[in-house]
Amino acid sequence: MSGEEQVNTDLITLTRHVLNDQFNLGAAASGDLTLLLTAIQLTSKFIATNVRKARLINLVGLAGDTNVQGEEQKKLDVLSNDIMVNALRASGKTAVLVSEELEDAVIIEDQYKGKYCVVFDPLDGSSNIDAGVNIGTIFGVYQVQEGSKGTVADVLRPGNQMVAAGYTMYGSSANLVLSTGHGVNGYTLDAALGEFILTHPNIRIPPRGKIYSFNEGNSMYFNAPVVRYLESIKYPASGKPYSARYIGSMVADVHRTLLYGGIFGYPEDKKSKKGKLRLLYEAFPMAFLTEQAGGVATTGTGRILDIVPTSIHERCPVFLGSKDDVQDLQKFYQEANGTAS
Ligand code: AHM
Ligand code: MG
Repeated sequence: MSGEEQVNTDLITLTRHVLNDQFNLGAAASGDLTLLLTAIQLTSKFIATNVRKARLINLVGLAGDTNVQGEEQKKLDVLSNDIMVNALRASGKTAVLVSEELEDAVIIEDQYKGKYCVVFDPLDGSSNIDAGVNIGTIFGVYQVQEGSKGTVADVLRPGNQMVAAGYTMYGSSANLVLSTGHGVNGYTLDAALGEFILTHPNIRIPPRGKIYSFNEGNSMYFNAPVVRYLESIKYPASGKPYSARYIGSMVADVHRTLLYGGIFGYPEDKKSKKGKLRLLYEAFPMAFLTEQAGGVATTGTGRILDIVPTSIHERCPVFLGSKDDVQDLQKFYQEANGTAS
């Protein structure tokens, strides 16, 4: 068939992949998580469509309001939030929803109530929207605790209790990266089929990378361990210095880190004592994916997934990526805290 395109007639779609997992679990699987993930897929397709045509249908710019973090909301932030809340509620599989854009958790009270809680940032990296740079949706899923009717307490739990986490990156194509606790898989939206196709099976982060990804514009506020670590990779005693890559869109920076390795960091500093990123719907899902891909995710002094949240919008320092790179960073914290072995 030289010169002709080979048509793959046996596509592995995201739905097929998740259904397979369900079959493997046999009677134990109710299919609820599959249906929930189908709803999440739909929201990603819907948001991807709007991101793509935003410039044409006057969706860029500000919505004229501020969100719970006191940040100006973009029109696409608000729209993406509404898309997610509506679709997740309508799935009939959710009990509690937490969104970066909503001050309070949404408790599903009526006949739509299900057994899952979804925490999400509907459109992360929104400062990049108007420039057409990659942005994304981040999500994490908990199951309500036994005996609970579904309250905020069901999401104030460590990330290691999540049953699934992922993100969708909206760029030249939409890429959905998902883990249900058995490794990480990446899917690309085939716009013609309207389906996410498995394109990145079993993503593994290389044990060491060559890239660091920090907002060095904050250097004057950085604490000593971070300053020293960055010096060590920019002025190594031997070998080549690391390359810098920082998009300022967590989904895009983490996506590159998962595929190429290296380290992504948003530290605590003298100005932001707990860093910038939100624990529940930014740090936890990305830490879950990182660990599932064989990497490490830490605050510098402890495993991110072991943190017990005390409020739904709290922040935490984040360092994640290749195992060896993140462990190098941790050594600088251990030295500073006098806990070096
Ligand atoms: P957002 O949720 O308001 O979009 O902010 C989160 C974003 C992340 O995507 C990114 O890693 C970080 O903020 C970039 O922050 P900064 O501009 O301070 O480097
Ligand atoms: Mg965000």
